[in-house]
Amino acid sequence: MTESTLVLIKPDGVRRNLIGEIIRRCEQKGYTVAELKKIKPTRELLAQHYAEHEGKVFYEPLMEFMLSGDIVAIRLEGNRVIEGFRVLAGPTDPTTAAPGTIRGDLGRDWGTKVVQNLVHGSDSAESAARELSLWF
Ligand code: DAT
Ligand code: MG
Repeated sequence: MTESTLVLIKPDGVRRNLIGEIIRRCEQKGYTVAELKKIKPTRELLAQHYAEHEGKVFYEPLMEFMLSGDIVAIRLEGNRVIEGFRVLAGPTDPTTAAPGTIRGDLGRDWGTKVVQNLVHGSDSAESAARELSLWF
């Protein structure tokens, strides 16, 4: 059964004109862009999206970063795409993310309070369903 995941191209990715490069990697892998929009989310939407991180030291910097510019939201579709996109993105820290991944190839530490790592991808079927209903 085909599944869907939420991919966000964060404000750093949009500012650096990497929308095309990130989507290219998803499409080249064989996944389909089923829905796509560019938006400036409200704090309320982001608070719901990142509810699991409320209270952590990086929460406020994360919110400010995510509010700092436009975001591209994508419903990406394909068999095992939730797991597959997380592999394409690479781990959270772009400094140690392997070359070949989005974060490893395109990201680095810029000395900011919150790590800027270009993309978000849902981490489970439950997260994907919850997050897709928030953003679409
Ligand atoms: P991921 O985006 O890989 O799923 P996450 O859900 O744990 O990571 O965290 C959400 C975002 O918050 C992450 O993309 C970058 C930031 N972040 C996470 N852990 C952090 C930390 N220890 N220090 C600074 N920023 C962090
Ligand atoms: Mg996460």
